Amino acid sequence: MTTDKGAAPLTADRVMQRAEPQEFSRVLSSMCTEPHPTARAAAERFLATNPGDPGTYESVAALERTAVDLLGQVAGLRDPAGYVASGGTEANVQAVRIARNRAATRDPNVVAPASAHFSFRKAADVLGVELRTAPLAGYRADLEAVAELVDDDTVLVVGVAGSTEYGRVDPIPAMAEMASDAGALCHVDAAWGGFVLPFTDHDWDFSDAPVDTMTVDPHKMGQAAVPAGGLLTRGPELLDELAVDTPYLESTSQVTLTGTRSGAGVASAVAVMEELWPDGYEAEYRRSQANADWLAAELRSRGYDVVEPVLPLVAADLGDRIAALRERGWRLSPTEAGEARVVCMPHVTRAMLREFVADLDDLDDGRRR
Ligand code: 0PR
Repeated sequence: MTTDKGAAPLTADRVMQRAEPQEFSRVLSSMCTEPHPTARAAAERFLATNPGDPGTYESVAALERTAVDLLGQVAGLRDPAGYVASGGTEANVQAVRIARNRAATRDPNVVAPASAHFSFRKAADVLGVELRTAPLAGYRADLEAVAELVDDDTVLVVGVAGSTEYGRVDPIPAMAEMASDAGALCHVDAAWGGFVLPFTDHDWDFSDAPVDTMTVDPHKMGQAAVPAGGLLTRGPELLDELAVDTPYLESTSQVTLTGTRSGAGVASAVAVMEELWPDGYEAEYRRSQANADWLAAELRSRGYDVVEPVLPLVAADLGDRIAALRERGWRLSPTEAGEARVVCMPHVTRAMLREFVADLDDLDDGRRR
């Protein structure tokens, strides 16, 4: 260790010189975005807090209850229970855990569409439940296929509201009914879609169907700082399925999967939801959807196959151009079927998309020459 402070810059400064966070100006396939300025300020303010210990970090614990109430408003649920999770993965794992714990069967299975996020595979693995995936019809869960997989040992039926690859919404009311007929729970994964769906005609939330649990992530379309995922349950009894005793803490039990948690995530989620819900989010949704529709039309007019953007997410078959576009700095990733996936997050502007299309044209001009 050096004692010459003048000669040795602070470690943090050295790290800052070595590494800069990426810019968002060419990020097209991420489901995260630049945190809203309010979210950023709140996150910084609450960096040194831990909602996992509400007896010590009281103010952030109170904020978390506000976060859950606000998430309840977003998802059409009065008196919601839940918490701010590390992300959609934790929320989905916990939803599967709730369903498994409350059921009597020794051989539990979860039925989900093939479009369900891979976090359900993690859930099945760590929780020892069987994951049954139903084929899709038109990018959404095929109800007949789901029905065929549901049996007496089904503890959970999962519907996706805003799928990761194509932004599709499953027939949630019918799936919730199927779940309830089978004595199972219904979970809706609206991790990404939750902050845009309230402004559409889709039936997806707690007021539209007997949904039991839901994932809705402030750190995606909600514009909160990472990490801020959301788990909601209809009533506290379901959340209580997760409780374990915490002998030496002020609080006597804990429902979260992680122990120490990010107060920054919680505070930023509350700050941005209070700022944007509902009008700000609605304006964002309209702008993002208009961008998606514009991009889809531009690509179609050039002869590319485009999957209709039901929500602000465009998947288009750009052939083998993804690698060349990545070389030009575009952060673009493919779907499993190979289409390029442009997620119209708040940082994705029309100017950016114009530049993207111009680069695509330039590539094609180069190929024709
Ligand atoms: N459910 C859905 C519908 C999702 O799309 C995702 C993530 C999750 C759950 C899991 O959420 P967490 O990643 O918060 O645990 N979907 C994106 C994906 O896996 C996540 C992502 C986000 C990927 C930002 C890239 C990125 O830059 O593709």
